[in-house]
Amino acid sequence: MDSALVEILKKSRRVLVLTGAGASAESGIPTFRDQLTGLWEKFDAAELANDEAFQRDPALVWGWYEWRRALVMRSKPNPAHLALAELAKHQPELVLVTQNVDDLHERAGSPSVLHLHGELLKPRCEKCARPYRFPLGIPEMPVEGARIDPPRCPECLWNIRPGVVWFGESLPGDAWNAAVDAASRCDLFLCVGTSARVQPAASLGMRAGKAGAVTVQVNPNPTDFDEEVEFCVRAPAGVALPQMVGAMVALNPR
Ligand code: BV8
Ligand code: ZN
Repeated sequence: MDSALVEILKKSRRVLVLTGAGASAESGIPTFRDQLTGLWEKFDAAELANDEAFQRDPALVWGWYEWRRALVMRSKPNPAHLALAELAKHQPELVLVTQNVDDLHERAGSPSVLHLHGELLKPRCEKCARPYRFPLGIPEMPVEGARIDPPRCPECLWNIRPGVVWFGESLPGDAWNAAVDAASRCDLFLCVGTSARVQPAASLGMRAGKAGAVTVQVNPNPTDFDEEVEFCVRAPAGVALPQMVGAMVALNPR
């Protein structure tokens, strides 16, 4: 790892981390832009991740989310999630923001996770917003492309919808405001595994840089951040994060 970067990591005290689908890739969860398979192959994710698609064909969209949920519930946190959970023990001011809708950060032990794009495991009624509780246990793995009718709200009988933020929907105000506040105060902005294409989440890096933070990206591939970030670690998150966190906690005992 770049020695200048190691020095910066060691000195950082107010860290803001933004993760994207790449942070969960080594847990076996396809990234958002990976080819959608089966029935969804002819769709681009953004065409399915919106309310119009759900209104047009609720079973198609709910089936896609149920397939993703079954996959997440069969997956385990990977070394990237575990490294960030370890970092939280040493950096009390760490703010972890994710675009991911899985619960792998939580299962890795991260004490506080700001979900900018909602949570797969927290569906709600599309009409009265009553939270819906999935049946206990790990669901059957649906056939890829299976259309599954969404459950009905026991209260008002409207459809239950995924607990995620769709394109064209606003981000949860508390999570977004906390993320913007952290970007204005952090001394290190670390973005991990995101294509940095979706707004406003992708603007956090530029906000942090403008506020004086050192900006670091971990991604094996080129992204829209490449020109903006000061350090680019071209490696998978599961490899780079344990090394980076190791450097950060070495001199910063609990
Ligand atoms: C909003 C939840 C406004 C759902 C998601 C033009 C036209 C139309 C709209 C817009 C427009 N310009 C801007 C917009 C707004 C739009 C937007 O940004 N569109 C984009 C497509 C241009 N944004 C919105 O609509 C947002 N809302 O703006 O509201 C508003 C204001 C007031 C009132 C009303 C409305 C809401 C956006 C949220 C959408 N929901 N997710 C679901 O999950 O199904 S976004 C979804 O895509 C993900 O959550 C993620 O955030 C995003 C991008 O995905 P990534 O995480 O980056 O994953 P991706 O696959 O792209 O990349 C993975 C990366 O990992 C790659 O770079 C790869 O190299 C790397 N990688 C792979 N393996 C590894 C790795 N990295 C490390 N290690 C590895 N092993
Ligand atoms: Zn309802």
